[in-house]
Amino acid sequence: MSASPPQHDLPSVAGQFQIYGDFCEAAPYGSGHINDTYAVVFNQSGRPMRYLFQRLNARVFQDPAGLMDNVARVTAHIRRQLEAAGADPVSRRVLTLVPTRAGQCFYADAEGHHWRCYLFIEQARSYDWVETPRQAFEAARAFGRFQQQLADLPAPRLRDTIPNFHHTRSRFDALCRALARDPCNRAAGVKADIEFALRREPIVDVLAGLHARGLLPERVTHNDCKLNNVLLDDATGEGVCVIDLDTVMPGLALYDFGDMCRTATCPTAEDERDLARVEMRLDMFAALVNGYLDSAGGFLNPVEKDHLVFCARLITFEIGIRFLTDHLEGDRYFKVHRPGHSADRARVQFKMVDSFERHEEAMRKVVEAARRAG
Ligand code: ADP
Ligand code: GN1
Ligand code: MG
Repeated sequence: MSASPPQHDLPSVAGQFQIYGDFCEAAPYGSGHINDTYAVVFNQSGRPMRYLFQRLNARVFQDPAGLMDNVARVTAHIRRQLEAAGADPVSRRVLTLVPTRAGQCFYADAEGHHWRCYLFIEQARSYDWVETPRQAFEAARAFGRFQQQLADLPAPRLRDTIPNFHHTRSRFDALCRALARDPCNRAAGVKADIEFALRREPIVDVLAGLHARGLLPERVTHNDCKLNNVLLDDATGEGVCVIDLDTVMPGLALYDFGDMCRTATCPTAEDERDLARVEMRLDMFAALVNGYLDSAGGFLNPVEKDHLVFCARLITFEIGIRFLTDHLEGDRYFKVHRPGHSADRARVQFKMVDSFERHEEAMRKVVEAARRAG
């Protein structure tokens, strides 16, 4: 949680939304790499009430109105399901958009930036790294449930909010282009990381190839299943709500599971500098497999289940090359808080890839055992 003051005029932005009471304060919130997020407190007849405001990153999301239409459809669909199932309280189990005074789901400010507001989900939090297998299990079960809830989302197809988001070949090509241009003269400083990445080109087409052959189905997926995009209940530890819905769009279920493995099996933060500490944890992987199969096992096909080990390596590699590319390009995409920040992040991803490679056999046995038990 950052203590720096808000950069934006939150009282004015908040005044655009259907929130009653008196504006008290706003503070930057969370550790996301993309949007600007604020916790905003209103006094409502003597009681403080928090709201979560976000300014969408305009460089990353080129069609913010389309993105917000996706988010509105997805949250309304899940809400209807939860209401039908008698879930209590529904507003902790799905994000709730607060409408603007004009009845829209977002507000475009004078500079053209898009803002949205969610009810703040209290007594729950996200984790930048996982401490216990129970947390990994609950998070994976919540993400699997999220995919399952969206399996019957009515047409039309959701918009691709970032085209080719998980097209690993495109990401690899982007790295090669950045390397060829080397616009900031940073390639020499990350030589070993570049070599690591280039040697792994043979894996980049595996999932896309299976999809092209009709073996992996397109589903509605989250596409950013890092562990801090799910809120766990403070009291029960249950995965209560999946958040950060900007990249919910058609995709492969394995991209989601791979991202859970990338973040939950790593014992450190994503930007750890002591690489000796970065090693995948098999007990966390087992918890993820069991949690995910608990909610998603009923709809995943055998080819998807056969690739639960491989996808961890592929997605971690993909995100590693995105960090490395952004470092070479001068930090244009991911927020950075120190020089070389995204290079450090890339190195952690590559160390995790290396660890997944070395533990492949043990991971395979974990999946086999979970499938036999299920
Ligand atoms: P980013 O796209 O920048 O990662 P997120 O949507 O993930 O932004 O939000 C950043 C952080 O804010 C999350 O990790 C989470 O801790 C917190 N957060 C987001 N939405 C809510 C909410 N509705 N209630 C409580 N906390 C939230
Ligand atoms: C970004 O938005 P956030 O911080 O949850 C990124 C993901 C990366 C992740 C790496 C829209 O996620 O794709 O995997 O950082 N989101 C977008 O931590 O690019
Ligand atoms: Mg996030």
